[in-house]
Amino acid sequence: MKKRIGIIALLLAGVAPLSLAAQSMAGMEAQKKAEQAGHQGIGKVVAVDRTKLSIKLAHEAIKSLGWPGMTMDFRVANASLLDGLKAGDAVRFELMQLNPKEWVIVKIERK
Ligand SMILES: [Cu+2]
Repeated sequence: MKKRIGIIALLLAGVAPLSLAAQSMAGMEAQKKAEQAGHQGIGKVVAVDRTKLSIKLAHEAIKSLGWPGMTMDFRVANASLLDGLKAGDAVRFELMQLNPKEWVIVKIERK
């Protein structure tokens, strides 16, 4: 019995570093994918909601996504992205997809 546990422990010890390595490789792949999936847009600020970390933009067509121009709300990756932005500002921004239904602004600056 004791011997068996020893063997299992040995097996686990051998497997764990491998799965950790696989995990970080997956993480790197995901990061790479996210970087590649950044989409650039331009538009105008309609409204800023700091409490919701959200910004309403009237954006022009985003060809890389096949989106037409429209007015919509976006979440921003962090509050500081909204610093100095107000309704009426012309902006350029970069989007990333969080999940199939949600996009987040990771960069935004006045034009
Ligand atoms: Cu849109």
